[in-house]
Amino acid sequence: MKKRIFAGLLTAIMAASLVACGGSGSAPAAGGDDSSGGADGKDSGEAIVVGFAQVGHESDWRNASTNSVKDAFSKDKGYDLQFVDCDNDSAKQIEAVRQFIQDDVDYIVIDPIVSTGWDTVLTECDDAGIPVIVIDRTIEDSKKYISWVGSEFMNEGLASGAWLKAYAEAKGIKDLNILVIEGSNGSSAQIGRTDGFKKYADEEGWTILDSQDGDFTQDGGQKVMESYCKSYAGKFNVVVCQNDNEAFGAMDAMKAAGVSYGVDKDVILISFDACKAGLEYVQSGDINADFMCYPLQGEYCAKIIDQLEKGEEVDKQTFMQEPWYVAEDILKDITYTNNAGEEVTEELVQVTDAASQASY
Ligand code: GZL
Repeated sequence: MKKRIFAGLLTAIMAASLVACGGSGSAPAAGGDDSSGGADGKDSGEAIVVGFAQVGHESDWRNASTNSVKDAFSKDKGYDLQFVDCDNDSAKQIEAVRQFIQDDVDYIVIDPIVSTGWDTVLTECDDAGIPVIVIDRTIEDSKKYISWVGSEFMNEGLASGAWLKAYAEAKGIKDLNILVIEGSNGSSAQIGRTDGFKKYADEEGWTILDSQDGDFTQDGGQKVMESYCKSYAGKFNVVVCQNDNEAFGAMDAMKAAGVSYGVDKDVILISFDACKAGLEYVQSGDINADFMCYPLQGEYCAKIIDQLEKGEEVDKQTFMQEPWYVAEDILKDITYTNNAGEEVTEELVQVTDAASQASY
């Protein structure tokens, strides 16, 4: 298997450039200096071998992400995809990456379960001359990857806080007593959504009664909500679930406990991901707001590999565009300050036909 990138060169060509989808700014191409590009390239007809270490299979979002990568790296498109479902196990994910190095794949794609503990194995990838592309979640303790495609999770958290502030004001709800069901602890999605929302809670004086890990699963959401319904009966009027599958479980638990949720009910219900089933609940008024997290990143990843194969420059970061979906039309748009300190106005999308409005 030909190696396209000289060992250690990746470190030399890292350049952080912030890119919104389709933006400009980029790191020079791997496989040569930033003038020539110069990837070795593969003999024509040989499949490009891509090792993909996926988080697991915990949610509708995850399944959409997996299918998107499998579609992008199919055999008929000239790829040999080595797929490993790491079952939400960080040690297994590191092991999978080491196996890809041993198998001498051409590229490694990682969706990191957690955001730290990566520098050692990414150095091993770099030393082996195998370019690493990170998708979805972020790696915080190493920059030894050539490109990242995903979401600004802090902005997702800020979005949910900005929306709740405007919604409560529009509805004349003064005291917000909030329960949060977090995503998998240590994932950048959980960290960003938690910190972004908490920024608003602190600024607005909202009370967060509790915030526990639901692991991004329906079962996790149900179990945490069952416990909340016992511990905080009659004391809460907002539930924030950090993904739709947790929200589905939380709805089951609240229904069983006789707690109503949704538009003009006991509890305002907020969710993230905006998968089709989630938007159906927004349309029915059971979920008040659902903040999109876009999972179909396979094509972006394939474009990066195509550019590398041609010795072209690649963007260091690519952010997904992510609408805010709501059940009611009482608010048209919301202006907030995002994680980059920019004042941004976001149009709200009222869900009137989930089937046609859902991206996945
Ligand atoms: C976020 C992604 C999260 C989703 C969950 O980008 O990593 O993991 O929000 C998924 O649904 O399980």
